[in-house]
Amino acid sequence: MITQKEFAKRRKSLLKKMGKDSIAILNSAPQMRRNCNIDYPYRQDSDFYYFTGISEPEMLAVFIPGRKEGEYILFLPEFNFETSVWTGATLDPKRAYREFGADQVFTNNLREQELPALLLNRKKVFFNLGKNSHFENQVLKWVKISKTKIREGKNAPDTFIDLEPIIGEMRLIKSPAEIKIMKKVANLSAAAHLETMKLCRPGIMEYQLAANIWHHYLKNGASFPAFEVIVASGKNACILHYIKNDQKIKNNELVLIDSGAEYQFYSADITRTFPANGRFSSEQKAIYQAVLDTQKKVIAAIRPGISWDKLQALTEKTITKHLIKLGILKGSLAKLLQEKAFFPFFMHKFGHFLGIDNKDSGRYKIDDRWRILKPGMIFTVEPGIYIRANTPSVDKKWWNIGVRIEDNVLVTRKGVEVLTTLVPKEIKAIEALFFDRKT
Ligand SMILES: [Mn+2]
Repeated sequence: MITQKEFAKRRKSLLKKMGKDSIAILNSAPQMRRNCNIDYPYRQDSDFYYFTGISEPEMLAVFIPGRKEGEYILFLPEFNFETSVWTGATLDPKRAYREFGADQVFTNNLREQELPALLLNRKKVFFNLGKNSHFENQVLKWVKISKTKIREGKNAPDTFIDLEPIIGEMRLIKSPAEIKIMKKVANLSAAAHLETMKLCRPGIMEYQLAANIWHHYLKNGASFPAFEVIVASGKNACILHYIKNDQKIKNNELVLIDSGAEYQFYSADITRTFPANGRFSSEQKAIYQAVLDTQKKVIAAIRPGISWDKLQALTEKTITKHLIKLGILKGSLAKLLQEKAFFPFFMHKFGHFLGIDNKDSGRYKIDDRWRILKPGMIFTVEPGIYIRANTPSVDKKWWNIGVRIEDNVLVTRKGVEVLTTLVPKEIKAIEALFFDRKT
């Protein structure tokens, strides 16, 4: 659990970074209609959650450093008898003060009156640029209203600043409490993968394996999968974000499952690829071993002080070496790397930051320099090799093999800790799962 004390600490840190004469406005995620009068399951905006701990919709959080009446202001829905009957009472002012530490609370019907007033005499407005154009228009409208007071000797804001780089830096380094939750969701997700691998057999439908992943997540207290579960058998594994999951899994095919749970707002992201019948063919084994070797080499290179692009380069180099060794690429390593000859087989990055978002916030490059790894960063390491049918000058025996292996890692003071070791990735260990099942 992230404690209220930690949320308060985050707000304090943000207020300090903003500086004087400033105001920040964050809005909750909009509720999305699915069909008829049914909404999609609600998921709070990640930044809003990060600073408030509030998971409910129709909220606005305002931060004003040094304001006498309070630095943390919340706008929330008015009490509505009908809502309280149908879906339960929404957050009330009492709880907003007591449980969530607000200094001042307004109901949403006062937004048009209070927001322009709060903007008065602030110079800089911080908000998430380019995230929600409806909200951006609202902010501009409030600024416009505040400008009507200029002739009364008041001042209105004249500078807009994107919150994303500031929040990104904060969210990038995980606190001990965050690391604890991320270890929990990593284990929970790994266990779901393990149970689902054991369940696989030729003839089963992709969605049946996906259902088992869901079952395991929800049964263990996760809110939902952090993203649509990917269960891709055979040639579908060459589609990076395959989510149809409607095919029958055939004998002699590989199955790629890419999934992670979301637990207390934090997510995992694991990929495993395994043979449907428990035995890798020699071609499948060769590709798998190449990806596994690459993944292990990259993980071994992770430590504080190394820069992000070094890991990408190491991934590309190792994959290229393997593709040469397998006869899939021909030519000198240096030339092939320069031409990015690996690209038809490995077209994504080696990994991404992980946290409240699957692609967590935080910049990969600052000014002109790639990110230097620091303790407390959590990210994925997920090389892959995908060989689509009819890839020019590639022997038919390799066609439709798609392999990705993805783990979640934490940068520690000494090096790296893999958070998703509960689910096997060595060929022998995977095959043993199936062997054990039959005996
Ligand atoms: Mn990923």
